[in-house]
Amino acid sequence: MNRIRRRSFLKSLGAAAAASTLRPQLHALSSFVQEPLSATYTAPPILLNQLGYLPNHAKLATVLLAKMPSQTTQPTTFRLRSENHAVVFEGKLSTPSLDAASGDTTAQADFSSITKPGLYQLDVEGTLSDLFTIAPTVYAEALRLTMRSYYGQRCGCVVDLGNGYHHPACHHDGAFDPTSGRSGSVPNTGGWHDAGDYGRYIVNSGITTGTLLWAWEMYPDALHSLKLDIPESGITLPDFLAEIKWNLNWMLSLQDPADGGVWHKQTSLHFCAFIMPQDDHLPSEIIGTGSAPYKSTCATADFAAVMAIAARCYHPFDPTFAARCLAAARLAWTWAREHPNVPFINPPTVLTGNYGDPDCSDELIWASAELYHTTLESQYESAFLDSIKPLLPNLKITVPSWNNVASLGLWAYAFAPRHKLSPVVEAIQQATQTAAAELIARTRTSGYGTTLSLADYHWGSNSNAGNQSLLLLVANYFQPNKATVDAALSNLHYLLGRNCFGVSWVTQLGQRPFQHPHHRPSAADGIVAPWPGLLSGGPNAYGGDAIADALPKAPPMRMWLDDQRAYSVNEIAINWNAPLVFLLAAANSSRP
Ligand code: 9MR
Ligand code: 9MR
Ligand code: ZN
Repeated sequence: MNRIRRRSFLKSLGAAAAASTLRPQLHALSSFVQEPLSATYTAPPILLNQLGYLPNHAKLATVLLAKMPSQTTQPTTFRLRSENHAVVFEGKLSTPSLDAASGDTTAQADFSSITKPGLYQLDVEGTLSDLFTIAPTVYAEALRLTMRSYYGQRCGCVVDLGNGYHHPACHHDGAFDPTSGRSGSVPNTGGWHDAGDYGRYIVNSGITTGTLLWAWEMYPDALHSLKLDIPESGITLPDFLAEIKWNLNWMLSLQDPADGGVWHKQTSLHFCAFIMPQDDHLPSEIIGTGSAPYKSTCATADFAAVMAIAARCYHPFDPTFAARCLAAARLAWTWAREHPNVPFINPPTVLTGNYGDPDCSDELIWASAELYHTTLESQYESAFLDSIKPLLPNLKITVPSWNNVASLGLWAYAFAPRHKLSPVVEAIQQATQTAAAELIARTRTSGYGTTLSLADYHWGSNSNAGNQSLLLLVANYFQPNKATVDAALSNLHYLLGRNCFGVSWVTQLGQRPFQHPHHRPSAADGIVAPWPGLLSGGPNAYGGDAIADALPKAPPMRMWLDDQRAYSVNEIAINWNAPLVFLLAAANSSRP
């Protein structure tokens, strides 16, 4: 990793800076060492997962025919070479076809039959790919880094990831904003910074934390002894749960003890500059709707769902904490049932992220389902069944996102222990297989093996790919099928290099990881390489910031650039990393 530091260089200028006459000179010098804001990529002719592939799963690389040296005939065959250049496999490329998402004409090299661990290289009639690995542990470090990135996002404590990625405790000054219906100061209670900004938002924390805790329940062999090297390591909880507890504690602090409702977010009133978190002295305010009841339905219901899951996950390790989570979930659920339609939109005084969602019926479905799963009490089951009644005649599974958690609710209900399948559970399972089949089919028509449809390339599309993989993995959980897991992994290959830029969309992973996330610590820390383990939002065909909007119009997968300023395509966010952690947990599990 080329990590050039400029801090010590600037430090050596400290004495000079003291003399004000030398200031202009310092400015000139510091702009001379200014990090670039962006980078461009030229895709190599053979695109693959830059980390490599699992021995017992599909292995496909994408060949960009336009990038092949000009020959009289197009290549039709490929060879797989081992580290010592010996040919271990020869195959035919698939018939070339136009990939609508990128505008590229591609062919696929399928070498799935090779299962022997080792280092390999593809050879397409003389053109060589990057070296890559086939091994059962090929994604072990990816899982560790992407999960450890949550420690990097922590608010309110010293963070030290090593290699210079550190900051002292931040955002000490918490307060109730008048929009919360309260006043006075509040101590910082932790949580994760949402994204490239330093806000903390319940709705987004909800799906993030719920997704991670589901991974904990579904892939114990990959996560229960995962080492994250965090301050709590080796104390009482497994590392994975200890990291998540940091965020749960903050979420708990946003519940109004008076009535169980949950405030929407805790942020400054506007976004701070591109500075380190400890340098952001804007007060971190608990923000509400601005009028009674001040708390909002989506936040409260998401909170109830997450606390109900937490009650299950923490029970074996910390029953007291688990009981606290369950009590909080019950109170929140009751509040949300009594206030089913309190939306959140930013009050006029507030300019940070909205996470506004006018329809909280899906959040309520999720809350009832998780509370039923945890307690098996009939009040939660009847509420769940009542609320899905309108959906049942034509039950559809949709891809989860921060503003649509309906499927999480349906699945949570289907996961609850029971003696025999009910018609509702059967309908949920059936709808999941139908949705999965459509995604599997897309991986076969996409030149890059992604499940994304042309319309799916919106703000955070990489997380959409991640959540489509989550859907596939849930389908596989109901009904194990190798093709379903392969389709889920196919998006991992897309995210880690098999895309039209040949870029790995996770910082510090793979041979060509992106470099310039819209992430304040990465920009302000004086280290060239960004903080590790963070997923870029990815291509966004709908626009959203000045830099991305200036891109020439192109097919949707091409609407991305690696530019720190381009927040609508290159920010990072906790809810985008979460489905990636989920997918990597499955990839590291012997029972995905
Ligand atoms: O940094 C902010 C990012 O986290 C948000 O996703 C984005 C959209 O709400 O806004 C970013 O902040 C920008 C602000 O909206 C406009 N001025 C420039 C800010 C980035 O430096
Ligand atoms: O992920 C959010 C995306 O779906 C929205 O289109 C976008 C604009 O409202 O906001 C995204 O969320 C941002 C949040 O508002 C503030 N923190 C950074 C989030 C990621 O960009
Ligand atoms: Zn902070």
